[in-house]
Amino acid sequence: MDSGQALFDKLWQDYINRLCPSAHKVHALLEEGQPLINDHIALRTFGLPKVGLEVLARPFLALGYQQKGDYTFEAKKLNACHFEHPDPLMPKVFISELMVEQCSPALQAIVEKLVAQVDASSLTGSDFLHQGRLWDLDWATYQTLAEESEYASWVAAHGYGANHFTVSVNQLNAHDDCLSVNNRLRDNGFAINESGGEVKGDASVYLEQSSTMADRVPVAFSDDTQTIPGGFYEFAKRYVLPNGELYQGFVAASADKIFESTH
Ligand code: OOG
Ligand code: NI
Repeated sequence: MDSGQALFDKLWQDYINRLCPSAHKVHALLEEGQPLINDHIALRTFGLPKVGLEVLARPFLALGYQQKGDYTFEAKKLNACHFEHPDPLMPKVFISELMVEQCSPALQAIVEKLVAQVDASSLTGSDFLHQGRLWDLDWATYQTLAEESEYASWVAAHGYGANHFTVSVNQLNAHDDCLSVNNRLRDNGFAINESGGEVKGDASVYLEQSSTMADRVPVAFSDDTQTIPGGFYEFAKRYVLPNGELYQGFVAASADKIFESTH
């Protein structure tokens, strides 16, 4: 299996090639001479045993990652966990899954058919994490899923890959907070996710976050190519806890709004 660095390099290549081509421009705007540090990446899946959160977590656990917080998003019918590596320079990993059994019988039937097309042997190792869609999908089925769950339609269309990378704002010299990053991006033509306010969270929850709206990218469905929301870029500033350590968790109320960056 790939080393941690190799896996993140492949996730990055897939993300910029397929899901978020504007990531290059985000980097160019924020880098200012010093390389960016990734706070975390995020992955999405369907909560069925064959492809659930635990299956996506496996390659990260093999790299020494440990499971930390868990989060529930009742209205969106999502469940999530985050993982941390003992090496603080390794990005955290946020993995969510759709609680398929809570969805309509029609959605359950569609998703079960998609997942039935996956060969379980393709889910060993770590390559599947950046291989995109492992099933056929037509445009009408995508639209049916989108009516009930934007998240379900996103996973069905794009399959596996990093949904976003996240710049650690703490490391930036030119920007002190997410608001300043947002202004720089907006001045350069980016749309910022305003759901729940353009900055989610603050020092009182030890985490401040913002994100771009997802790039619109072409996806080849089995019958037609259509342009739909792909990946986005997130920005996170972490605050020091009373014990002197930087907060490493996520904030469910903020995450709930970050998910909407693909709307
Ligand atoms: C994940 C949304 C949550 C965060 O940092 O709180 C998140 C997603 O959109 O898949 O990334
Ligand atoms: Ni995130």
